[in-house]
Amino acid sequence: MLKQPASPLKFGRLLLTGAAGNLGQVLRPRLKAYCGVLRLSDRSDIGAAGAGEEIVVADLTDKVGVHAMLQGVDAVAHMGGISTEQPWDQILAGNIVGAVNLYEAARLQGVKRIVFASSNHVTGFYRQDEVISPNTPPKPDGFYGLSKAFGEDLAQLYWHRWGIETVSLRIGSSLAEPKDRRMLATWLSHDDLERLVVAALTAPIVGHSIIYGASDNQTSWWDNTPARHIGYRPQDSSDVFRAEVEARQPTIDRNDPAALYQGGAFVKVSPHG
Ligand code: NAI
Ligand code: 15L
Repeated sequence: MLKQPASPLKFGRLLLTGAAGNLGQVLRPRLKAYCGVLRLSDRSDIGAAGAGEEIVVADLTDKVGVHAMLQGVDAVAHMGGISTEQPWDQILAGNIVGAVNLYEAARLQGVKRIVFASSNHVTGFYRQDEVISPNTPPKPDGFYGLSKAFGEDLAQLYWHRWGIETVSLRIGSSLAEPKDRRMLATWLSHDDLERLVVAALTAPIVGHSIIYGASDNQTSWWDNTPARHIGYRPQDSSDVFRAEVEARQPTIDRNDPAALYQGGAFVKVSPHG
């Protein structure tokens, strides 16, 4: 958790979806500093509400439940949904139907800012020797990446038609530490995740903006120059883990698509079982 909040700006009520998940659990204690009430939602158990918290258990596919979830909310950090490659039916429910329900509810409830957890897998089929930017066209590496590309287009539509602003975060790999060589490029520390989400929530004008979510790693495939207006400045780096990671994984199989493409192993995971 940052010693001092990255921004003093406070929301009345902030909604965090996917609150039971990995990043939801990381963000739960951190986002409290930026709002009067933090509303937490997931379809799984989130535990009891603490001070300044509200719990709304709902499935994103339940339109009525999602509308209730958005009631009285000033802004949303949308982390909920399917987070890995899975059979299409699951992706369709959580990431397509769920995203449409969320944006429709935001429109009807007058919510004006959403931070959408997209993914680097929107562009997973670019090679690891290419540097791309948020303006580079999508090359999804599976149904999961495709669903995140849909989420970004949905955000674009709701900006143009209904004035709802979104920052789509193409998150790399947000874990406590990078696990392998690929993550030396894709790693996003939890402190930088907080900086990124808060910058995306509080930047004055964003329309629909797309930004990659990575720390200040020496190896990088992503040039966030077109998203500088968001004001995200990473302060951590995977380099402190480099020696340890390279010792653990001393060689790379150059014929392995996972080593060739930015999406890593996602490019070869079958959603068909
Ligand atoms: P996670 O899988 O740990 O958490 C997702 C949460 O969403 C879970 O608690 C799950 O119960 C909930 N959920 C799934 N389907 C739902 C539905 N139909 N209705 C209500 N809740 C539902 O994922 P994680 O790691 O916390 O990621 C959060 C978000 O960030 C996801 O959208 C993921 O795609 C995205 N992301 C995460 C990255 C990472 O490094 N952790 C990298 C890139 C993107
Ligand atoms: C993602 O989109 C996943 O949600 C996460 O579990 C990681 O695997 C990450 O991408 C990654 O690319 O490392």
